[in-house]
Amino acid sequence: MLTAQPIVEDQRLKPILAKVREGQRLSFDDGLTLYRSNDLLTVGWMANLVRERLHGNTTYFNVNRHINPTDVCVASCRLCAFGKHAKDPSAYTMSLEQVWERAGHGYTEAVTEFHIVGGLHPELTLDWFCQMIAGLKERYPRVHLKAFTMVEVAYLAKRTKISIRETLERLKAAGVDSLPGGGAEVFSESIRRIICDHKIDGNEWLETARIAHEIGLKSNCTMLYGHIETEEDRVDHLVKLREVQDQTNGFVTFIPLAFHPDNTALHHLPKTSGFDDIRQIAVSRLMLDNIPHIKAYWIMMTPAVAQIAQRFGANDIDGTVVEEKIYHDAGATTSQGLRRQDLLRLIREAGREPMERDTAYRPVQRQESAFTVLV
Ligand code: V47
Repeated sequence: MLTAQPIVEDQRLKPILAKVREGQRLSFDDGLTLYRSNDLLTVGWMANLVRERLHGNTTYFNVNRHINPTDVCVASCRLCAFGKHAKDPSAYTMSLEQVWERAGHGYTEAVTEFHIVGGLHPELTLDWFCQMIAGLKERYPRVHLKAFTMVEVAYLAKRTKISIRETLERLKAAGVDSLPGGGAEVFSESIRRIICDHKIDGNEWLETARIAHEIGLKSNCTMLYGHIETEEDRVDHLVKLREVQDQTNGFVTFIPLAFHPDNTALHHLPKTSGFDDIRQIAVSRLMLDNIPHIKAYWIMMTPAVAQIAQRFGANDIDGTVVEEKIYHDAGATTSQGLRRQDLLRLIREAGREPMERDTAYRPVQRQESAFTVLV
């Protein structure tokens, strides 16, 4: 149970507390104050209040599998340890049959979602990706396909010389059910020029998301933090997402992603602290008043911090994942996958009620190896 009043150490938080109690929208300056406060218990108390208003005691998780069809990427972003040049002998590109076969490895565990993202491959065509998606749908008709970041969509559109809308329509017709939130990084142009200069700019990312939502594809959204961005850049990013969401209501979940420097061109940067990770979760919950879910991605935060985050604004912990490459190439020391029972234990130990969900947050009820979605 929430105490009626937190003990506020940082007096600058008092007007924000009043707004949160009243359910009022927080301003850009409020966002800055939250980031600049070390009174983590008050910031977390407010975020938890909002989280419990929206989701009560429930923490969601899903049983999913990540598939990365290729790590070949033309972009060579400084932030990334995953993408490789086509000529790199260690680079890989799966055949269609390999993608379909790899997807099946976790299927016996009744996976409800495939999360499919990869590098910007200079030769794989939109038709190839549509075939990949159609083949997955045919083989695993009950699995939700959350596939292609806005960056991949925009790249495919450019290479195919068609509009973003048409690209999204073709991917949707092939079987894409929704889009993941990757590639957003931070929208600030000066930072993007340094960490991911070959990617679409922030406005293009937001515009691609807007079009996806318009044609009926929901998506997630992310922010990469803990590299060279400022507090202003973080608030600006959250406010821009909030503005698009006011127009489309198409974002389902926000996932703050802590930068992992190992094996990247920015390896000299320190890793984020647990304090910053938890505060980021809380500020996200408070600023993004119109995005329903905040995910503490355990792969990125470690299961221990993702568990604590469930009391500081997060209401989701992601899923079983099974095989993760993007963070592990960048030095993540977490395991590559968690079993369903590990997730249940983590959530229960945080005093939350676990709810297995599908991608649309409908409860999934399991009967032995089979599963049904309760609508
Ligand atoms: O787009 C890349 C980021 C993203 C690094 O939608 C890095 O449910 C930290 O978007 N250190 C991919 N981050 C992951 C992602 C995601 C993860 C979980 C759930 C969902 C969802 C989306 O990871 C990339 C980029 O922003 N990234 N390299 C790195 N070295």
